[in-house]
Amino acid sequence: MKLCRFLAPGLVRATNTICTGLVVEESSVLDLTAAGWPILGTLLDRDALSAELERLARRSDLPRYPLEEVKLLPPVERQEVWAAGVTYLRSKKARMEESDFSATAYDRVYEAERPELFFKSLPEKVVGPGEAVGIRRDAKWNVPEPELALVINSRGNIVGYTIGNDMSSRDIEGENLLYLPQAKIYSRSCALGPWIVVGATEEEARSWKIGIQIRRADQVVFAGETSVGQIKRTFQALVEFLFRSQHFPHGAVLLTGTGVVPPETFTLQPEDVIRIDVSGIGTLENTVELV
Ligand code: DO4
Ligand code: MG
Repeated sequence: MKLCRFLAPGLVRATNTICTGLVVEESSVLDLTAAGWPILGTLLDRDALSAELERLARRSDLPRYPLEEVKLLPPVERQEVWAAGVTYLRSKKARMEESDFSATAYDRVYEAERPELFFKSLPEKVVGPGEAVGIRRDAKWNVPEPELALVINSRGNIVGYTIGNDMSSRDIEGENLLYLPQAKIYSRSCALGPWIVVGATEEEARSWKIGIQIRRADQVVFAGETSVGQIKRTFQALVEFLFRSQHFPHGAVLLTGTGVVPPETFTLQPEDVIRIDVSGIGTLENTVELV
C-alpha cells in the first residue's frame, strides 16, 4: 500500500488543493481527501492502518486520477525530519577519511549504544519528486546521501517507509564536526518521496536494495548500491532514541543513514540528475541547483 500527497490534474490542481492519495494498481491515485482524510499524519496515526487502506482501496466513489497526471509532493506535512548518521560501516570509514581530528568521534559513535541523531529539516522545506535539491554555493565538495526513511506516527510506531536524500557538504562537515548543521541543513538539502510504503515489516525492509545513479549531460558519472540489511542498528533502537525525552505530536520521519559514498574526487554540479531506487519503494529523482 502506497500513500502519497499530490496535486490533482486539471481544475483541482488550479486551486492548488493538496490531496492525500492512495496509489492503487501501480497506475492510479485515489483521492483520500474525499474520504475524510485531508491530513496524512492523522491517517498514519490510525490503528490497523493497512486494513483501513485496503477498505479505502475498494471504494468506487472516490475520485481517481492516472498516476502519471498528478504532481506528487513530498510525503510530509507537519512531521519533523531527523536523520541518523554513521549507521553503515561505509559511512564510518568515509567520515574518518574526510576529517583528521573528528575521526575518533565517528569511530566511537559507530560502536556506542547511543546513535548519532540530528535534526534535518522542517517539513515545509523538504523537496519532493522531480524538484531540485541544493548544493551550497560556499561548499566545494557536495554529495547526495541515498537513505531509507522511516515514517513514524505520533505514538512512535514505524508505520511506513519512504526514500530520503540527505544532501551533505563534506568539506564543511570535514573541516570541523561542529559545522555539521551547516553541512546538513540549508535550502533544498532534504528530498523525500515519491510515496510512503505501508505494511512492510523491518525484516522485509532489511532485504531491500538502495541504488543511486548520478547523471551529468546524460552520462552516468557515479553509480552505487547497498543493502538496507547493512545498517548496524535496528530501526526500533533508532526510533526509541529519537523518542526519548521528546514527543512528536505530528509524528516524525527518520532517515537511517547512508551506505553509499562516492569517491573523494566526486562532487555534485548544478544540473546533475540524482536517481535513487529502493527496491521495495520505487524511485526518487531530483535535479541539482546551486543555493
Ligand atoms: O556525522 C555525519 C553524518 C552522517 C550521515 O549523515 C550518514 O551516515 O548518513
Ligand atoms: Mg546521512
